[in-house]
Amino acid sequence: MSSDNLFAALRAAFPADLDATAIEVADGEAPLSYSWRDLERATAMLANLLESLELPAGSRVAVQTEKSVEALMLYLAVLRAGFVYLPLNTAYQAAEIEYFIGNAEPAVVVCAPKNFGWVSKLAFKAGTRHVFTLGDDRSGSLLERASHQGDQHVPAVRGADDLAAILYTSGTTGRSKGAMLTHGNMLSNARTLKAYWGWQPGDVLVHALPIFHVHGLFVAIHGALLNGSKMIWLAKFDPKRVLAALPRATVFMGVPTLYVRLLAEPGLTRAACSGMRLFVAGSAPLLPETFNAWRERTGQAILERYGMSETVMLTSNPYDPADGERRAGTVGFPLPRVQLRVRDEGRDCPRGEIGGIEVKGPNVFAGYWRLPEKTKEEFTDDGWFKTGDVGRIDERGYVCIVGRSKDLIISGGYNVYPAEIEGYINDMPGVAESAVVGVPHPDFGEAVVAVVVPRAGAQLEGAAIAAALKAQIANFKVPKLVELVQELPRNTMGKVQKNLLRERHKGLFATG
Ligand code: MCA
Ligand code: AMP
Repeated sequence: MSSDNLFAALRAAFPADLDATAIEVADGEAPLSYSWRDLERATAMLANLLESLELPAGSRVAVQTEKSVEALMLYLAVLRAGFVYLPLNTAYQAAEIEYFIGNAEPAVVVCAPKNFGWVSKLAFKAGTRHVFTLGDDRSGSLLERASHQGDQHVPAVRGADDLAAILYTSGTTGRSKGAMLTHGNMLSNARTLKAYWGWQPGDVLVHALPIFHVHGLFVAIHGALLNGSKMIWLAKFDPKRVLAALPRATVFMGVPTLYVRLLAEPGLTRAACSGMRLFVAGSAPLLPETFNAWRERTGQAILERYGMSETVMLTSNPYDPADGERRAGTVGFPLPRVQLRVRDEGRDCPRGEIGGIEVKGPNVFAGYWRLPEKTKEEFTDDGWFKTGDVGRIDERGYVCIVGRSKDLIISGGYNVYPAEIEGYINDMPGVAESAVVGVPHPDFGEAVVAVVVPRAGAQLEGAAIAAALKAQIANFKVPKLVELVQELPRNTMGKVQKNLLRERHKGLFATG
């Protein structure tokens, strides 16, 4: 029977020589490498373990572990066995994890050994039957249990419309929603990018991103695997180690913060990058000054692209010069098979005019997990997905993102939803109300800032509010500054004027 299982397609691209190196770990004390055969065998054993649990079809496998090659193998094994992968940011704390597990009801949860106590308690409470551990040093019950399994496994037959992964994101409003991505969404996008970015024999990818979001998990990993390409693997981004790896590599992908930090390294030179074919940036706006500084230092133009958890990749600056130059401040053209339009008040905007970005294509997700009404709201009647991004198409057809209609801050490539942080602050004793905004930051692109109004007579301190938040939520969401004020600026409708707060604080982290 024919199958659209994403793993099977990736597996089919493994090189003939299975003993060649697939992954070289470049940040451990001792060099460590994994062959294609290791990937094949370990994913088979893990898939057999999952199958031995006799899980219902469509079961979710939620994973919060440190980045490791074994964690990647687990992702591939979940695809291979035909279950649904649910990656979770390692920075999430108990309240965040409780929400995701409660909402997704995973049959299996895999966590770091040090978190087993609290994670298993939350998981068992939510009805999860199996909780395994996986450490970044190959420790834990998952690999121990898998070691007793056979190393042969036939990938489960899955159709293009079958679910492969759920990624939690807040969409345009409200609480975090699970974006359901199918095998077909991801495979079609991976194939499009393979062709558009000219993946070729001999390519080697430096992988330095986290593997719980679209950029590191899908764009980078699917790209390398679908090309049978070796990865040089860094569990944590370290600019010096990336630079040391570049002479053995051809492709690098990063959020803008990674490029800013690499630019701060004197070792970033034309010579260091001379073997590199492609630098890709995305997940947040790449400032033209970063694009220009990079070109000056390395002689190479970063290729900026744009995507979302709900859609994987949507647009890309051209790879092939015959298709045009890479233009700073733009995210390029809609990818082949992706349709994109800019709309305002129910009509298509002429070139140059600003409106909401809407998209269609085989890459667009299957909807929000158990939220058919919300899903409907985020699509137009004629089937276009409303991205919540605001932009225009310039005279040459390049898409430019000029803002967001969704209240979202992107800090160092991570999304922060102001309403969530405001909720935590407003629940604190002595707080009357608060407003959270993003302001320019030289390292993170945007930084989270909270403006808080105390209740009459309450004695509050900004630093204490930040410390209390740090104990509750992922550290990257914690405001870099908490300002106390007597009142928030409001318009005549009573709505908080966040633009005024952003304006007031825009120079807060300015350098020079
Ligand atoms: C770390 N910190 C941050 C961030 N990261 N603060 C704000 N924003 C951040 N992104 C703070 C921590 O809270 C901590 O502060 C201090 O920095 C050190 O933490 P550490 O973990 O050591 O930081 P780091 O290793 O320097 O991390 C910075 C980073 C990381 C490497 C830029 O944030 C990162 O890997 N970002 C990539 C995110 C990503 O992959 N996004 C793709 C999403 P304290 O000590 O005070 O607690 S996919 C997507 O958006 C779409 C679909 C797309 O188009 O790709
Ligand atoms: P996520 O919810 O993590 O999927 O984040 C998706 C959002 O990231 C998009 O809706 C955009 O707002 C933003 N984004 C991704 N790539 C870019 C880019 N190259 N430039 C500007 N914004 C981007």
